[in-house]
Parts: sequence; C-alpha cells; structure tokens
Amino acid sequence: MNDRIDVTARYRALDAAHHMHPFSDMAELNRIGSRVIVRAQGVYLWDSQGERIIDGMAGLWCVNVGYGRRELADAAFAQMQTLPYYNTFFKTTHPRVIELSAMLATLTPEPFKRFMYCNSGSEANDTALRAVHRFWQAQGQPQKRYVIARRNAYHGSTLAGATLGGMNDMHEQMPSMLEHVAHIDQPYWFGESHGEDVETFGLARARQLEAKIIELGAENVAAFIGEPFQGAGGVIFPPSSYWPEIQRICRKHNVLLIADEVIGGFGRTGEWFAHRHFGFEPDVITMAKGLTSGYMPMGAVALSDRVADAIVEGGEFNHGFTYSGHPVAAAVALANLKLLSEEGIVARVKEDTGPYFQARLREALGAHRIVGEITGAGLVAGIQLAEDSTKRKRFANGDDIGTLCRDLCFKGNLVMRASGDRMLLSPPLVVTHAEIDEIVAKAKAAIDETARALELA
Ligand code: PXG
Repeated sequence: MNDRIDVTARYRALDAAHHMHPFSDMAELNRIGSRVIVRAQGVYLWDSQGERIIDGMAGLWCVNVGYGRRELADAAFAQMQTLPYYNTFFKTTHPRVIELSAMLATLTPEPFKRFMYCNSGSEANDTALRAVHRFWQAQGQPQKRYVIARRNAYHGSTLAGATLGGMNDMHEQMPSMLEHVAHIDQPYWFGESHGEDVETFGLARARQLEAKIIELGAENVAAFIGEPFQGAGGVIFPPSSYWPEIQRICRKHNVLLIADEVIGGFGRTGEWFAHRHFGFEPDVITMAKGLTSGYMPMGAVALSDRVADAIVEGGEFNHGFTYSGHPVAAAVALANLKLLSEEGIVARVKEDTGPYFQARLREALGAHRIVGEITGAGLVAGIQLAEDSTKRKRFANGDDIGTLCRDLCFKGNLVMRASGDRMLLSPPLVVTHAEIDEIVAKAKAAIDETARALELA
C-alpha cells in the first residue's frame, strides 16, 4: 500500500511539474493532484492506488469495444512489423487503407463510397470544410463559402473545429477565428423553450437555419454542420421535427449537410450512424473516436457520390496529412469494425443493452427530485439536473452543481461527465446488464448525495 502511495505521489509530482492537461485549470489540478489511471479491462479502469473505477464514458466517448481487446493489439503489432508507415500522397497506397475504405463503404449508407483520412475528429471537421469548399469551387460557385453551425455544438479544438463549435468559453479565448462561419441556436427544448411544445420548438429552431441562409444569401452558403445529437454540449436530443426540417431547408437552398458523427458514429445510438436514428441523409459525414475505439488516433470523412465525383473531376485537391490513412491506425480500425459487426455489438445496443440502459435510468432517476429530464437512445444519455423537476426550473448555479455531482461520482468510482447542469453517460458498447445496473446505482447514489448536499433530498 505504501509503495502505491509513493508511486502515486511521484507520478503526481512529475505530472504537475511537466504535463499541461487539455481543458484544465492547471493551478487547481496541480494542487489536488490527478488520478493516475494505470490499466483497463472491459468497462473498468484501475488507478495507481489499486481502486477499480467503472467507466460510464467509454474514455472520451470512444472506447466502443471496451478496453483490453487482444484483436486490436494483435492487428497493430502485425502491421507494425509488416509496414509500420507509408504515405498515400504520391501514387502509392497500402492494403489496410484499401480494406478499411471498402469496409466503411459497406457500413455507411448507399451514397457514401469514398473516404478521406486524418488523425482526429477536429481534423475530420477541418477536412470536411476543405472538401465542401473544394466541391463548390469545382461546381463553379466558389462564393459559396459560409458554413452554418450551432451554439453549444462541439466540433473540436483546432482553429476550424473551435470556430465551428459554439462553445463560448472557447470562443472567448480566440481573438482570431475562422472567417465565414455563422451560428444559429441549438435545439435544446428543456433549457431554451418558452412554453412551446417540443415539436413546435424543434421546427422553430430548424427554421433559424432558413432565416440565416436568407440573411447570408443562399448563393454564399456552402454547408450546415451539426452533430445528430450534441454530445459534449449535454447529450441534447433534438425534437423529432428538427432534422427533417433541417434537411428540407438544406436541399431547398442547395446547401450541403455535414453530419458530425465523431460521437454518434459506430453504434452509440444502436445504429451504425446516429443520423440513421434521426432519419436524415447527410452529404458529408465526419468520424473519429469509435472508428478505432480510441486504441489509435484516426479520423475519417465520408463523401457522398455527389461531393466525391465533383472533387475527383475537379483535379488535384491540395489537402492531406503525413498520417492520412496511417497503416497501423487503419489495421486497428479494421479489427475494431470487424468486432463491432461480427460480434453483433451494434445490433445488441439496438435490441438489448440500449433499451435496458434507457429503461433502468428512467426507473431509477425519472422521478428524482432534482432530475428534470432524461434524454438519449442506445448507450448514450443526458440527465438534466433541475431545481424543480416539475416546473423545468434550472439551478441558478447549475455548472457548480454539475461539477459537484461529477466529483461525487468519481469519488464513488464511476466516471460520469458533467456538461453544465447535465450529467452524461456513454459507456463502452460491450457493457453488460450487470454493469449497467452498477452504473445506474452509482449514478443514483451520486445524484442523491448531490441533492442532500443542496438540502433538497
Ligand atoms: N466532433 C465531435 C462531435 C466531438 O465530440 C470532436 C469533433 C473533435 O474530436 P477530437 O478527436 O479532435 O477531439 C469531438 C470531440 C468531452 C469531450 O469532454 C468531447 C470531445 C473531446 C474531448 C472531450 O465531452 N469530443
């Protein structure tokens, strides 16, 4: 035990001295000390003190096949020995990127047959932007360059990703943002409606897109980008009226529709892609995370035939990365996609574990004193904390209460993320019924304790 404390203390000291964490208040974190995660298996993590933690977030929404799958490690090992790296810039290719592309063509809807690769979700969105601009140039309409996105969206942390995203606390730290990006409001009924019913609200939020297109001039608008459901923004599931109306407006005004499937892709909602859950048809799909289950960094952009044909016919497209289609990442992605499909993991989310998870959460927390709504499908959920669940009244200091609840979860050895006053769950897709029971019980215990701390229990 003392050895473990020594090891932890040593790691914490070195971490504080040398490692800057993403999206973290480093002064505060260095005072408290990070939890050192040393290994993982299935849906569980272990820290350097020997504590076992159940991962209700699949890492950062990415470890879809769960931790410790030998098949992915073997695929990486074999590929590193055969061909650890080669590029695809100058008239060369390699087997794994070919096989991965052919496999993705079978998993994506019909009009998607061609794929571009990168290293992350942010780069996928940057690439999508470059591709839609290139598409409109090739169509002889280079002035179509505006991209419309939503407030409280998350599209990554590069200059383009962060500009497209609608996170105020990111924008405030960006004195210079990408040009030709505009934002409309999000379809967040619980938080932003004023007495309208859900579907009327969904239509009104979608119609902001049409108003923005008209304001900018349809001849100047290249694309609309949206997460099918907002992930980091709070697992905000739009009303069912929303996406069909967005699609109608995009088609009417000849604006491309980009689905950011970085979180929604590869089974999260029980469909291979979340846009299928909401029933719309994008022109471009961006993906990352579940593509490799996070075992290797990789992102991809799927281009529909309309977009891909125009880019192919248009001559050289001057875009790409040293690691586009990296052989080891491609080998791991292939092994991962094989597991997801051959073991029926995605199908099980739709038919079994997804409905079980959603039902258990609602049973345990649907009528809780400080829960306003529960959203989600498959293995993703958002739990809205509220001061008065019956009146849709939010806490004045909701961010602090979300953080308190998250910290209580972590203390109880459950990873549950907070986004403002919403608690988020997105476990590995291999989670069992018993593990779902454990996640729900621990989430409920933390929410009960939060209510007690607020003297609302
Ligand atoms: N699009 C979406 C929808 C995402 O959720 C990105 C793009 C960017 O991906 P990369 O691979 O560049 O990070 C994301 C990433 C969180 C959290 O705390 C969410 C993400 C990343 C880090 C933290 O919820 N999403």
